[in-house]
Amino acid sequence: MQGTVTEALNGRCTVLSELGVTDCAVRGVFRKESLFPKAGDKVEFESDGASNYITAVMPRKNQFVRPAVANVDIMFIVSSVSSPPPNLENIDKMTVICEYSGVTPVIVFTKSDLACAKQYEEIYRGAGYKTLVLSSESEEGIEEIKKLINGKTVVFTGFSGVGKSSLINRICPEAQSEVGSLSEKSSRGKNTTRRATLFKCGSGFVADTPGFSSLDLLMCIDSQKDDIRYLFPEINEREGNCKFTSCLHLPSTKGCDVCAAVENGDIAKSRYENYLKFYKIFNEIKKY
Ligand SMILES: Nc1nc2c(ncn2[C@@H]2O[C@H](COP(=O)(O)OP(=O)(O)O)[C@@H](O)[C@H]2O)c(=O)[nH]1
Ligand SMILES: [Mg+2]
Ligand SMILES: [Zn+2]
Repeated sequence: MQGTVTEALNGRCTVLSELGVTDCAVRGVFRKESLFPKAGDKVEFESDGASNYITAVMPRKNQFVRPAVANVDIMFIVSSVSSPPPNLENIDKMTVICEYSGVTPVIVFTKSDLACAKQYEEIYRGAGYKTLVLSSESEEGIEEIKKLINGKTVVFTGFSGVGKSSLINRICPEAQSEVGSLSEKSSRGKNTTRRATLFKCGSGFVADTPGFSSLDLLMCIDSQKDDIRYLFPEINEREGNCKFTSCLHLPSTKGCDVCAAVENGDIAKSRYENYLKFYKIFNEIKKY
């Protein structure tokens, strides 16, 4: 029987299939860390009469370690427009991680009942990303985000307090994510394995996770193989227009199309500044 792992913990996992919810043992080779089922995994399982156990884990489209989640289609990068205001560097880190991992980022601004999101939307639309403005109070945007989730496996990331749990509860009441609590932080301290749980939402899955730590993740990107230039789409697409083919688009480069686009406002200053910041971090790592 085939199904989707919704939770994995302590040598067992929960699988959702046509049979409903099945508790499966994880045995043999699947106990190896790289093969151990994660929330989001497509698996096959069998019963030996006494218990159910995993017999195959399908190849993963992408995967994260902390939290352990696989086959993510969309990452909602969540910020509130006010209290607290968006941290653009963190948003840009997460878009880089999405580009690297093959996950579609959607930039979400919550608490639209408190302030206007226009200036932030412009930055990310300009970079070619889909943006959503919503409020768990006024319900603005809630139907739109539900439509995006249909048929997909999605995760939410963003700092504590931006309204992720409130939003997840609006979209998927079964999740009963704790609002305004510090449970994310305290559970992080207690558990070394951060658990992700998948909830069915329409024809899709929503993962409620203890949160992605963007800093760790940026460090996970293989700076030997990968180049930050290719992980900013609005920079990557101008590559061929620069005078020199190996252009790094550093400030004041003559004949650099990226510098020109920053100058005339086609590329947002904040995005370019964060590109330079991440470029420096990558270069530091490359030295070792
Ligand atoms: N005004 C307003 N407050 C919100 C909204 N969404 C969440 N909040 C409040 O923001 C605080 C943090 O929300 P929570 O969902 O726990 O954020 P999380 O830490 O990202 O999961 C709580 O006090 C919520 O009531 C919203 O759309 N509008
Ligand atoms: Mg929360
Ligand atoms: Zn250039």
